Amino acid sequence: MTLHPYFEKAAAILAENDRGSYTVPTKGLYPFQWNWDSCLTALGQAAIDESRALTEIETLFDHQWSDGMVPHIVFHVMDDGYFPGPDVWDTARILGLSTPTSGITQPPVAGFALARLMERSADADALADRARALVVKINRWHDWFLRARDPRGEGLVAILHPWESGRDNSIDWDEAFDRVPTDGIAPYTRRDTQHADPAHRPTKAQYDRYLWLVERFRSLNWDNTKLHDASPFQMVDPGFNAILLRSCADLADLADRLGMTQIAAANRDRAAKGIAAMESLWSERHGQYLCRDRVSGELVDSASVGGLLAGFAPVPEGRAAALAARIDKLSRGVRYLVPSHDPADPRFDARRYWRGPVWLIVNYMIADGLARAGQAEAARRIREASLDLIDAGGFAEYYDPLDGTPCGGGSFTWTAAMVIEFLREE
Ligand code: 9WN
Repeated sequence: MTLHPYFEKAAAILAENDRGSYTVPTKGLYPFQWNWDSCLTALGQAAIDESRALTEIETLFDHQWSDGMVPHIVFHVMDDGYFPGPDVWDTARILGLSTPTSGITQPPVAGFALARLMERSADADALADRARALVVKINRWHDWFLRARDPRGEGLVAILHPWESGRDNSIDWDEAFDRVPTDGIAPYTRRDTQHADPAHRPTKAQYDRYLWLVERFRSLNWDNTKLHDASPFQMVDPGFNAILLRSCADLADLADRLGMTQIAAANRDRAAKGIAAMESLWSERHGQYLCRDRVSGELVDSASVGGLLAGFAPVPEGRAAALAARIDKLSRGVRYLVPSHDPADPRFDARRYWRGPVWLIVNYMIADGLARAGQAEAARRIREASLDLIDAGGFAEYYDPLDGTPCGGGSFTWTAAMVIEFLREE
């Protein structure tokens, strides 16, 4: 059998960025292990080596905090090419960690990824003990979310830093971010703009606020019983919550198969409560979900891809149909689906990070959710656009949705992993 040339290229990128027990997102720009990158990368790795794929997730969870949080970066090997590095977070000193990590989390896609890996595994019995150990840890992470990020039991969790969303400089955060001060932050030198085009990256005003929040949380010794209420930025992101809820639902199914009935029941309950609560984020006017600013209590008037990613969760079928219609409408304004922001919004910026460009991981999750909800045609169009982007721009970090120009880092790990996934579905 001849392999698709994109499969071979994708496998070569995964190998190039493999550091043995974890994979870096890309050389230079991101030299450490990132949380949701690793979990989605494992899906691509599984097509090549299932055991190695599981190791990717295990390595991440080896660095789970004692309170249950799983950090967004693990600084395995020092590298001063990235800012903010371990000295800025200072978690090793404050918490006595043997390997430094960041102090915030990222979209909890591990439950989904592990369940999918196990469901497809050619030898699930051989991996069952390792999967059981991970189910326990993922369940602890889900528990942590409810305690630390949903203190009033609303069924939805808040992110406290834009980096937690994975959609760092989305237009969704602009208004709330105005409340975050910048005074008193330590002087710093960015490294990202030395690896990637500054016009494609977040602005200095945004970085100042990213750092103010880090310094504030650090001053509270990363104590997650205090961070939520102390943060001037508390955002209920439908995309982030959908990832958590899908992970809860899928972890429940996996736990059942592995005979872990209590964990299964707890996660099934969380998913049901969260899906019901997601209705409060629906905007009839935009035909999609929106963020809620938990500090002001208001919905955020920003039609971003976060509200489409909501379809990754098992939302009601009528909502999935409306999201498919919304994506069809968006497709008339761009050449490549799915833009991270509505091109009809004057704030749309085709090349600046999460304010317009397309990301293959987001496409994958939206398409997966829509396909499950019976929206096969919308899912097919998103898959096709994703592979067309590889034709247009290679295996980039992200792409201009108007002309397919590759942006950010190159030879990008999760882009490669998603190509393997899309080819599998073809
Ligand atoms: C901060 C690694 C990460 C992704 C995020 C993406 C970007 C980091 C940065 O890169 O964020 O976490 O420095 O810009 O926004 O989604 O996980 O690929």
